[in-house]
Amino acid sequence: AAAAVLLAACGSGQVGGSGGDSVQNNKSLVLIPGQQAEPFYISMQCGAEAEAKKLGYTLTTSAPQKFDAALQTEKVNALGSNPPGALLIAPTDDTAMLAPIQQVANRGTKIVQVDTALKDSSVAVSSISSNNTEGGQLAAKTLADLVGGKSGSVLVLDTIAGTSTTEARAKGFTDELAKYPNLKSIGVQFTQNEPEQAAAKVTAALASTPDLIGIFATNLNTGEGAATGLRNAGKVGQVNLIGFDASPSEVDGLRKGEYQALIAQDPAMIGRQGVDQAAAALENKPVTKTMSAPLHSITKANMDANSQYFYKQSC
Ligand code: T6T
Repeated sequence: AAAAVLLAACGSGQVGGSGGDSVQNNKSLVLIPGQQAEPFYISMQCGAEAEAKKLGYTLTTSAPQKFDAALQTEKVNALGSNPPGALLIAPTDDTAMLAPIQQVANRGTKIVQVDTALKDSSVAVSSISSNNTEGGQLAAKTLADLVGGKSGSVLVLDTIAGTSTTEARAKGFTDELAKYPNLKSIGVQFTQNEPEQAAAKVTAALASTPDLIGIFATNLNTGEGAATGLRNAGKVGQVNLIGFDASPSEVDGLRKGEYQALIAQDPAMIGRQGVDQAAAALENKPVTKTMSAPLHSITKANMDANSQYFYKQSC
C-alpha cells in the first residue's frame, strides 16, 4: 500500500525501491515483437501503446531486425540488470527463446506472451494469440468452398520450424483438408519467412504439379511471396491463394484477385490484452492464463465491410 501511495504522489518520477523492483520499474512495460517494420507487429504495438497510456503505464518497443531467435535473444539480453515490470514478447522460436526469457523472469519481470508461444509456457503469467489451429481449419474450409467439387493438389507454405503460430495453422489446415477427398495436400514447405523463398516454392510446385488448385500461405511474408510466384507464372486467379494476415500489400492483392481469401487476425486486440494482463499481474489482480483473439475470413466480396481488420503501417 505504501508503494501505491508513493506512486500516486510521484507519478513517473525516479523512485527507487529498496531491494527488489523499483516502483518506477513496475509501471514500465517492454514489448519485444517478432520483427521490426512489419504490419502485424506494428498493429499489435499500436494496440499495446494505446492501452498502456490508458492504464498509466509506459510501453517501449524493442524489435529485432528480422524474425530470428538469435537477434531476438540480443534484444531480451539487452534488458540487462534493469528489467521492466513486465515483458510482452512474441517468442520467435518455441524452444530456443526459453532460456533468455527465463533469465528475465528470474529478475522479477512478469512475462506475457503475445502471438507466438514457447512449448513450455509456464514462464509466462499469460499468453494471448489467435486460435491458430482454427485459423488453419478456416483456411481449408474457405478453399474447399471456393473450389466447389473440383479436384486438385494443394501446397502449404510454412515459415520457420519452431514458430508456434504458423505450425498450428499448417496443422489445422492439413487436418481439415483431409476431410475433402477432392483436395490432396502435397505437403508443407518451409520458406524461412522469406518472400523470395515462398515465390520459388510456388514456381517449383507449379512446374511439378500441373493440377495445383490451391495454396495456403500461413503468414504475411509467405503470402506475399506466393502472390509473386503466381504473378511470375501468369497463374493469378487460376490457382486459389488463401493467405493469412491482412497487410496493406495482401489487401491490395485481394482486391486485384491475386488472393481469393485472407484470414485476418486482430493484432491490436492481442496487444491491448497483453497490456491488460501485464497490468493485472503487476497489480496483483486476477490474470487469465491463456486468451484467444478472433479471426476473420475476408474475401473480395466482403472486404469493404471488413476494413477495420486491415493491418497498419503506423499508429
Ligand atoms: O502471422 C503473423 C504472426 O502471427 C506470426 O506469428 C508471424 O508472422 C506474422 O507476424 C506475419 O508476418
